[in-house]
Amino acid sequence: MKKILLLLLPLVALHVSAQGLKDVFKKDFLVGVSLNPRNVRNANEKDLVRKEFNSVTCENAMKPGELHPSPNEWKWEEADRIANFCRENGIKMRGHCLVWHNQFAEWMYYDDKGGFVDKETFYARLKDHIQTVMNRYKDITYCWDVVNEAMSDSGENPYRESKLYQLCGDEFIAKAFQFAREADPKAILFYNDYNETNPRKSKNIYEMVLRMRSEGVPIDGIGMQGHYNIYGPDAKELEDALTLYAPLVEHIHITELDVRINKEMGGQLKFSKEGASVNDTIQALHAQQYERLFKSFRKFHDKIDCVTFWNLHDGCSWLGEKNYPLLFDAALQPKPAYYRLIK
Ligand code: 9MR
Repeated sequence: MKKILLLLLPLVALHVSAQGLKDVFKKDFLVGVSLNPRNVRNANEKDLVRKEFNSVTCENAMKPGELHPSPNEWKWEEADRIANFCRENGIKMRGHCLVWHNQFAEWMYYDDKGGFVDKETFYARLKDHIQTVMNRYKDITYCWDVVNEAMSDSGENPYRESKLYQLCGDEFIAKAFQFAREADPKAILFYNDYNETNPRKSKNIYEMVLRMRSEGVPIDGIGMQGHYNIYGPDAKELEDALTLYAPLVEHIHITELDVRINKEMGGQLKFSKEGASVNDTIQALHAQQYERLFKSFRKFHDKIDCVTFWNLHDGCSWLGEKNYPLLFDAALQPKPAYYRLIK
């Protein structure tokens, strides 16, 4: 008997190490990752994606400015490359994103003389954009971030005073969701934002989604980006936000998770790439924060159906390698936080 057990042991070990994050959290939610086109040109990185993840987001390749830089110009190559990798491997995609003030197809705002177009012209362009993109990837995208970051971080106006807002007020949000629903009635449609655990912003997001839904706007879910750090949010801050959003929508996704080691937080583009030096204490805090976050996500597994990491490894993180944000280092080796989650 002992002999048989000894013989079986390596097989058991092999089985355990063959488990990826997607297997460990199988009963709770999908585990996703955002990819750039270089990731799917690299054999080792592709293996890592296949082992660990069962949902993929394009980091940039499906954004309006990348896909549709001028009225009659469509650049599909990079998004197609990532979508084809997913098709070949049976991995579902989160579409990201259809309307954002950043990396937007700026030409949609303007007429020939450089002034704003009227709203009707803008909506006709937006509708064409949204429906063309969604139709192309309908077979592989199970959901879309339809509107990204429309709420402000401070000030009296709950809305971000972007060009979208200047041109349309908050109506562009409703229109975008309607165009998206028409294009693909089966896709789950998300409003996605960062700093969503900040009480002012979470209240504003809550009130906007509540009102829009009561007016029939098809917002199915809230995307909480989750660009966090090792100090926060704490469990209470995160669970307060989850408790607020859970009764409001059918789905919550954590859409852009990373945990940096300095005190900055959020998805704004002004951040320092410095990080801090990684010593044992920082490493332990990093692993502890990931564990704490996943404990809270698990408590809400009925509502959260996907948790996506923003980038595959520290070497390709938008935050820079020194910020130590992800579960894998630049050499694709799992970090202590990975082992903490797997356990
Ligand atoms: O990771 C993306 C980075 O490569 C881009 O330069 C940046 C600016 O457009 O956008 C990053 O992704 C953002 C995401 O699309 C929306 N939420 C905030 C993310 C980080 O800025």
